Amino acid sequence: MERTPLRFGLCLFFKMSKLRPLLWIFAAVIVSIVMMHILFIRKYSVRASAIHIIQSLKVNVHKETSDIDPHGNTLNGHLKVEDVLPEVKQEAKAQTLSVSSDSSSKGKAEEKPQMATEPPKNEGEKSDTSKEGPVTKAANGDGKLHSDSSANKELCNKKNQLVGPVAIDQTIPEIEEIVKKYSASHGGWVEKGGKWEPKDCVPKAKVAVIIPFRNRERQLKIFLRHMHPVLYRQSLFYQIFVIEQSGDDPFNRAGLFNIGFKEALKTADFNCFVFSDVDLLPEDDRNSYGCPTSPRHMSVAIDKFDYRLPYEGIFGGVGAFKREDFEKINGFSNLFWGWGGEDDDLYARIRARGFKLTRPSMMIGRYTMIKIFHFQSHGADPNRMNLLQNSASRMDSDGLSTLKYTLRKRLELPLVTVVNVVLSKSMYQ
Ligand code: UD2
Ligand code: MN
Repeated sequence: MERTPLRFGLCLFFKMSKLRPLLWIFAAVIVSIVMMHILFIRKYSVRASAIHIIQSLKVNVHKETSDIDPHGNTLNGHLKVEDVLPEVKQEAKAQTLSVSSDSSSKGKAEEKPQMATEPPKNEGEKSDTSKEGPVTKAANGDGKLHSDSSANKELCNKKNQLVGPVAIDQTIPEIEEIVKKYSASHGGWVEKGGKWEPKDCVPKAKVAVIIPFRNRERQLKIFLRHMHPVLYRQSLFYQIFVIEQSGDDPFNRAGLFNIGFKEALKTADFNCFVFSDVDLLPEDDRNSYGCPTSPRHMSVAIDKFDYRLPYEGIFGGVGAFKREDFEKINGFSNLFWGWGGEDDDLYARIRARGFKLTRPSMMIGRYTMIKIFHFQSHGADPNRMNLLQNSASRMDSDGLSTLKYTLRKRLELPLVTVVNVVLSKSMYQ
């Protein structure tokens, strides 16, 4: 056959048709590379801009608070608690984050296990907008609650609401995510300041949960996500207070508890006080936070100690007192600066007053200590052994009656009341 353009064209077409499958594959690879590239760049840039917005908001809030703060205290350069649980920028932040937090919280709700941390909603509870609430008067000497409005209501006894072992989640939530889930203004139950009370029955106790705090924001978010549903299911009148020590003086856990006791009583006539570390999550919601006995050591079996009591007289972790019992021992000592000793001092006080420490069972009093960001910012108190020599004789001259502090700020945030104080060694010299 003669070499004509037609013959050449036919040859080329024949060869091409043989190669066609390879060409298609080649084209498909090129197209998918281009698409992946586009998608990745877009996702990354959306994420990057979201992070940028969040960071700029945090910086703004931080700047605002340090402007207000006459000491310009930045707690060693770390964010303060209100930076992480902001009230002022709440709406703006919620909007900025609505895409990510919406989808993540929905996803979680769907795959929630049976022993989820979310409480069941009581029928009709939402419609009850009565401001008075079921308990309007102080607990009487007998420890029982009496109230005019509760005359025809029964004592809360909703054991069927309890789920027993509860799931422990140690991931760090976004604060907007938990606010959306729990806050009454978003359809949950928690009122501003981190409080709630049952509307259809009389709670067995009015409980102030007091948390001593400095520089543990991420643990606090995990704690709040865990505790609100537990306290709700226990049908308690409750409020969570975080007492934040500013400044650089050694941390004074016991002094902060005393401050929490006094500051809480400015809000409501609490008759039960639970003093808890921020990093302890109850593993069972049958462990009552309502002072069924007093004084009561609640964190008897902690994962960190292989779920055993390290020693018989330990009173660290989580402890509960009826108001009058805490007053009888003049509260905690104010003189323990830095880690350790204050819990043993408390144990000596209750023994000296003739109290016997009570505890839940090892089955129910189980706790997880949050592992992340668990560090000691100050060393042990070098003076603690000396102080422990005279715990009982010091009791009347060191405690609630001699407490000194300066109140700097009191913030009612959506899930917690934050009380920021100056508490320094020089105040006691
Ligand atoms: C043990 C005790 C604790 C206390 C402490 C000695 C248990 C389970 N825990 O805790 O009750 O007696 O020894 O003081 O027995 N905190 C801050 N920022 C700080 C330091 C402490 O917020 O920089 C708060 C926070 O609530 C923390 C608590 O104080 O959970 C106790 O401090 P820790 O967790 O560092 O000490 P730990 O686990 O040895
Ligand atoms: Mn701890």
